[in-house]
Amino acid sequence: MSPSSSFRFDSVLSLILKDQPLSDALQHYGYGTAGFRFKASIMDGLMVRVGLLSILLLLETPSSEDMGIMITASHNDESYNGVKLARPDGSMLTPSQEDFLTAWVNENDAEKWKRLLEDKAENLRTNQPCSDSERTLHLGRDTRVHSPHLSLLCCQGAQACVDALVVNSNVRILDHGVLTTPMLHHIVLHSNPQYLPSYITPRPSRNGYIQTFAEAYVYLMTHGESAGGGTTINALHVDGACGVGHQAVKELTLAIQDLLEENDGQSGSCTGTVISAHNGPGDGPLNLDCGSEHVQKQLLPPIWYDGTPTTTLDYCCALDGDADRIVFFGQDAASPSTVSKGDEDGDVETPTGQLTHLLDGDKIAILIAHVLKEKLNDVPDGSPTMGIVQTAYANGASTKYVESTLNLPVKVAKTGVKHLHHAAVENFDIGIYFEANGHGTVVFSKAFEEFAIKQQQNFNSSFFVKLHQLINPAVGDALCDMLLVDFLLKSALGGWTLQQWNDMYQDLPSRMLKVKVQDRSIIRCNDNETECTEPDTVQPLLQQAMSTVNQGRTFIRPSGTEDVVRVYAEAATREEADTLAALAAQIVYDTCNGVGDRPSASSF
Ligand code: G16
Repeated sequence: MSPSSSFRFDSVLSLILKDQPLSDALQHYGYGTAGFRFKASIMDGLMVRVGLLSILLLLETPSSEDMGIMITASHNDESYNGVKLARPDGSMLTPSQEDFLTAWVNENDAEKWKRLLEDKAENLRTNQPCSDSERTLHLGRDTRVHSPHLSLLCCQGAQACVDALVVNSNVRILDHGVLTTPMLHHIVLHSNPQYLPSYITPRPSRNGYIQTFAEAYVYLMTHGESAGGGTTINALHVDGACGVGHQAVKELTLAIQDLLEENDGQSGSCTGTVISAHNGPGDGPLNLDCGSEHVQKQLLPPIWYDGTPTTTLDYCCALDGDADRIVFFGQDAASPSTVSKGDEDGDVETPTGQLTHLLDGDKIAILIAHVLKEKLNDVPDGSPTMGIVQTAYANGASTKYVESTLNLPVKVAKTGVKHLHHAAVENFDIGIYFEANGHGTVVFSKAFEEFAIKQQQNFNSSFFVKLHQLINPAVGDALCDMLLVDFLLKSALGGWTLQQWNDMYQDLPSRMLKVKVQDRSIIRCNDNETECTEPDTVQPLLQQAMSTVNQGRTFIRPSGTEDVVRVYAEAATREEADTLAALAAQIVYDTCNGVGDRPSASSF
């Protein structure tokens, strides 16, 4: 090791151990369901290390491939932030990469760090894996107040690592500024076009994202069976959760309008759906009483911070804070029912109305499968295989409908889209995966790509190619899912309402609760999280509780994004589901050292 190299390593070590040390407010920074996620105030040191280690991961990829870092805490409140990493194919880190990252962000031994950097430098000198090829680390961030600062720290760590390893101009750090999480994944995937099918043009930029999906949507809307056929076009009201998705919806809407105007006169009278974006950054507090997490978990419409609608809204959707989840809903007129919101001046009564329908991730997956099944029935040759991936949170009625009515296979994966994504890729040519919370997409195999091309070439049908172009294959994407659902309802199904969609099957009443405990890491679950294995007193008590209600099913698991234990319960009636949820919450509180008030049935 030359003295100059040692000197460079010293400057990296000084940055991570002295200038930006890890906060001692936390003993261990764990990698959760979707990356690192903590109170933003304790993340400075973590971000520098994540930036640095991302460069090491980037240099370990086998050939010239890009990676991405997204700074967001998604559905959490504004006081949180987080960091998610995107791999070359647009998906998330492998388990061994997560382990590597977790071990090293928590490491404070200067000697160990020095050895890691020396080994890496030596390896680069010997193997020169990137001598003639450029690799880029793409950064994106959401609209949280602390995101620019944390992004800067991440860039500093990454740059310090590049400088120390002398990998000079072959590694680029590209800060794209404000993006939705799926935009960052799109940019990473499109920067590695070897992972794209031949019929998707690589467009690795924010504008490329907007154009890709706007064009596919407009094509499908103007070439479908019902295109221009007098379909009733209801306005779609989008709740942007006061986050980063709001502006993206506006850009997408403008791009769609421009394309429709260009198409005018060529493709009939389709004018597209009027998409109206509400709840942008600053309109109200991020994710508070708005957004998909609120609508799905509280079973309430959002507060429309830019003016409370006093009329019935029959076609709405809500995004989460980084626009990777979506649920659809209808709401009746604001009624006397109110949500109490405290502010500095005291309580404010905000009219909210009631949900008329909630179409969650289960329902979105089934809508997609329903249309695709019909389309595949019509094709002359053998079809690609299709199946659905769900988690334990999927409503029992949805699983039954997929298996018994759609006759499609269901796989149950652990919570976290990273788990669902892999199960979908590994098991099906058309893998439809959705969590009930609205996080999901469709992934397609090579066999599907060949099938789609053949349909286009031999049978003059572009449906499957265009459908693939409308879907973000990298990650669950609220904006693509929004356009996809709109196309399916308005065009592919000839003008379905939310009521018709909802009537496909009746969900079992369900309830989700959160319980605070002293240390949620004492709780362990089986592989698909349907049973609690530790503490061993929990599961027998849950079984006992389930036996007291009709069609009862409950499970508990520690959240990987919040400091809570999540409780899910469903049963034949609303009352029984609520009773079972309360019983399960009490079991968690009693057996796992609950903190605060003991949950009771009157909590909701
Ligand atoms: C993340 C994950 C989702 C998961 C959610 C909640 O979503 O990407 O797959 O369902 O967290 O996870 P947990 O129940 O462990 O808290 P997001 O949108 O918050 O990034």
